[in-house]
Amino acid sequence: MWKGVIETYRRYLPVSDKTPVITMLEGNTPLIEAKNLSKYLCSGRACSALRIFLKYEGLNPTGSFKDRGMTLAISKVKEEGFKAVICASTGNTSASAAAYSARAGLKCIVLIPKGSIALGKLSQALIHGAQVIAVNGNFDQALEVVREITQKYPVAVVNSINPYRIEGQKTASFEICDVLGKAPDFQVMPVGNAGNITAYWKGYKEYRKIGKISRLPKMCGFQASGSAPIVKGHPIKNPHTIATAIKIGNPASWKYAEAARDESGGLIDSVTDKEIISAYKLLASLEGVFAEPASAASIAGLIKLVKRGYFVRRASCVVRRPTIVCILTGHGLKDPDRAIASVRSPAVVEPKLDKVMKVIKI
Ligand code: AN7
Repeated sequence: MWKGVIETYRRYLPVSDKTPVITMLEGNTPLIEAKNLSKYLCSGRACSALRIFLKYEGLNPTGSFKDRGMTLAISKVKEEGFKAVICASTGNTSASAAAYSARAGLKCIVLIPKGSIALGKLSQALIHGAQVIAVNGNFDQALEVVREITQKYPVAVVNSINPYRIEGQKTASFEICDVLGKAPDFQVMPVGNAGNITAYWKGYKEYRKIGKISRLPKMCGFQASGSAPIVKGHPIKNPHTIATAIKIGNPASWKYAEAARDESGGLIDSVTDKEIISAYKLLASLEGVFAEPASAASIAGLIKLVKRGYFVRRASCVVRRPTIVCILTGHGLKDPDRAIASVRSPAVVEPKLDKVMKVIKI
């Protein structure tokens, strides 16, 4: 039986017998082969041999990858004796912090950028009993306030500036390697505050050090073009994108993300909102996998790189059929408004056979 990421990967994590494990059996998310997407993207191109996998992190207990880091962060908060935690969030961190805090009996305070978080995420933070404070500003400003508060008051920060968050999140790379029996050749993922790319890269490097894998993947991160500080090379004061999860102008783990990019020989690039929405719909319609817009930045990035011939050029010549893992960080149901706004509304008809059949047209 699956026991959650702490028990499964205990020997690679900073826990002891004294750590009270707060878990909802997160992790063990499926690595789904995307054969339809691969066929769609590669027909007529030289890349017909790509193997594309989706790491569906939306299937974690609160619907995002944040649970991997939160189980460890909250367990360590309990071990260290704090009574309250705080975070700034574009939504998913707050949902996860609220849920794990509820389970641990901790007070949870979350600062969110007013008007910029998806409905599902807000509902989670509220129902789990967090104190939710909307700030008249963006995520970066909210995180600044959180940093100040934790310097002055006995409240533990559970943003990814808390190193236990990164430690917990690195278990996703372990899972990918355990399933594939090796590291992928490429990993494609969204980048917001840059904690996740930092965590994955740390995980892969640790697995190589202990001989579980022999080669490392190239890390390909994607930011939304209106919120792409790493791509542009400077902080963005007023970031914008429909992918609210990654609407971040000054990522806390900026330097680590650049290190992951450079050490792996990968890249960090951007995709437009239009490309994100089109990838979001393509993924849902071709693979039956519903991921939130920020996660679809992975797929938009994948498409951009396939079109550029990147994978074929960059795969080392010993690799016949490069393996690519795209990280789908959050569930599509987190942001139902965006889904509804992206497709045609349902037809409205009288409840009569002929009226319904007129619309069905078979
Ligand atoms: C679905 O919840 O920053 O680069 O406060 O929710 O590790 O920040 C969320 C980030 C990608 C980016 N996909 O990850 C928050 C928050 C989804 C996300 C990211 C987030 P990082």
